[in-house]
This record gives sequence, structure tokens and C-alpha cells, in this order.
Amino acid sequence: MPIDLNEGLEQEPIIDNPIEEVNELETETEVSAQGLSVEEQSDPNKITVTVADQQTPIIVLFGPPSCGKTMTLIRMTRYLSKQGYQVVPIRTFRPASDSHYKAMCDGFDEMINSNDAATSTNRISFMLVEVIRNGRPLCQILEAPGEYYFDPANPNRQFPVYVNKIIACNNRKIWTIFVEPDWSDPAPRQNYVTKINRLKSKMRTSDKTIFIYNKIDLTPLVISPGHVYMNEALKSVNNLYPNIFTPFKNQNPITKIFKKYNCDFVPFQTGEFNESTDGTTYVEGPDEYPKMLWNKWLKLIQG
Ligand SMILES: Nc1nc2c(ncn2[C@@H]2O[C@H](COP(=O)(O)OP(=O)(O)OP(=O)(O)O)[C@@H](O)[C@H]2O)c(=O)[nH]1
Ligand SMILES: [Mg+2]
Repeated sequence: MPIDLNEGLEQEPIIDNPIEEVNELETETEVSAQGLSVEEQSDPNKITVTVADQQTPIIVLFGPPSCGKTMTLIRMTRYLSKQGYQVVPIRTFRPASDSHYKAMCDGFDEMINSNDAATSTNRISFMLVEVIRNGRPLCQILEAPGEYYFDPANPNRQFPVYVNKIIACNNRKIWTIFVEPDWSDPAPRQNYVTKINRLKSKMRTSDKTIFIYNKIDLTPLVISPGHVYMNEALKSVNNLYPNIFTPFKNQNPITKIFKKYNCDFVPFQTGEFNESTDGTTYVEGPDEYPKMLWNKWLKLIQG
């Protein structure tokens, strides 16, 4: 896989966003912490979603519970807002009766800017947002509970209907597949690789895949903020998740000579998480990481 070590690594001043207090959102007794109704919670096949815009590519944040999908949405939203993009929740994604989703949309900006990471990730649990520049939507980003993509306790579970609906919709997809430095037991990682294999067989040829190595701060691979030993990072993922890149091998007899894999790879850090008696405080990580990811996404969005 060709990797340019210097790509996206130019230094930029890091300016912290002002931290705003979050207004308490109303919690409805009939919805779970994930914003699902009791019926949806007990049977995920009952989860209903609507993708109204069937043109704009969808970036799917795909990964197991706790790998950092919600924090990535938060980090990318903060970064893109600073760069002059608008990141806006898509209100039609969930049924109008879902008051939790409406509250998430209403409180989105406050949640994004909260330094109370734990609260934010509990509240942003299942959302479709769009990234807009000069009035034009560039992409949609889907953030959903990890257990419906891969549940380590139930690794053979089929994708629920709504995931299959997203897979089948006409929009081009940028599959952003999360990996992380350490799950101590290798079995779930192997099962996750199997799940990715299954996902790959459902992807269209126009879809793109990028592996995101989140929590890179927990590895010894960081040279300086945003600057990572890339070949070692790739090797480390391949060691932790044997054969994870195999389904993405380039089969074209000509192009495979200079492009071994049909996927991309990026290291990432959403931020620093400090435990205190008041809970977890979130301080966003270096801008170099969201900059690198956004550049890769843009390239994949454009084809
Ligand atoms: N060290 C480190 N920890 C991280 C990073 N990103 C996320 N975390 C930790 O991982 C936890 C889970 O992150 P989330 O974004 O909520 O994970 P998720 O993938 O949305 O999880 P589910 O919603 O359960 O599927 C956070 O509360 C942090 O403790 C990172 O870049 N570095
Ligand atoms: Mg989440």
C-alpha cells in the first residue's frame, strides 16, 4: 500500500475551541441511551432510518463498541467547523416521533463543543450529519452504535435491517473501518476480521475503504503530533488483526504492481481523556489527525 509519510503532516497552529456548557437535554423514559425506542432496542431489525439525499456520498464510521466512532464525529465536526465547513444533523434520518433524535439535532452544536466527553458520547449515539461547503453538501457521515456492526459477545450476528438498507442504498459509501491498538483477547479481533470480510462482499465496486487506526496515542508509534511511523503502524494492525487487508488486495494484474491494496490507511487520535471525580474530561487532539483524515476522505469522495 503506497504511503506518503509526509502527506497531510504540515504543522498548523492548534487553537482550542472555546468550551461551552451543555444544556441538559430532556431524556425520554421510553427511549434508551442510544436513542432507540423500546421496540427498536429489543429488536434492532425494527430500527427505521431514512436516507433522503441519495446522491451525496455517505461516510460510514464502522467499528466495534468503544473504538471511538462518536469521538471521531465530534473531533471532525470541530475541525471542519474551524475550517469554514458547516456540519449539520440531517433531521429526516430518524422518524419524526423520535424525540431523542430531535433533541440530539437541536443540541448538536452544544454537544460537539462540550469538554464533557462521556456525556457527549452517550448523547450522540446514532446520527446522520452532512458536511456543507458554500451551500453544497460534500458528504454525509453516519455514526451508529458499534454493537450493530460488530458485537464481540455475539460475533456471528447478522447486520440488522437498517445496516443492510444503508449498504444497499445508491449513495457511494466511504467505509471508514476502525481498528485500535489493543483488545487483549485475540479472538474478538479475528471475529472482527471475519465480519469485515462479510462487509467487503456487500460493497459495490464504486465504494471506497479507509482503515482508521484510532487511539494511536496509546502506541509507541508517534514521533510527534500527527507524525507516525506509518509502515510500523500498518504492520502493527496486520499483526493485531491478521489478514484484515486481504479482502482489499488489488486483483488487477496491471495496477497491482504499483498499488497492492484497494484501501487507504490513516492513524488517528480524537483527543486526551482525563478521568477526574467529575467524570471524563475531553481535550481535543492535534489538528494534524483530522486534517489527514479529511484530506483522505475528500480524495475518496471525489472518486
Ligand atoms: N486514548 C484514546 N482514547 C480514545 C480515543 N478516542 C476514543 N477514546 C476512548 O474510547 C472511548 C469510547 O469512545 P466512543 O467515541 O464513545 O466510542 P464509540 O465507537 O462511539 O462506541 P459505541 O457508541 O459504543 O459504539 C472514549 O470515551 C475514550 O475513553 C483516542 O483517540 N485516544
Ligand atoms: Mg458511539
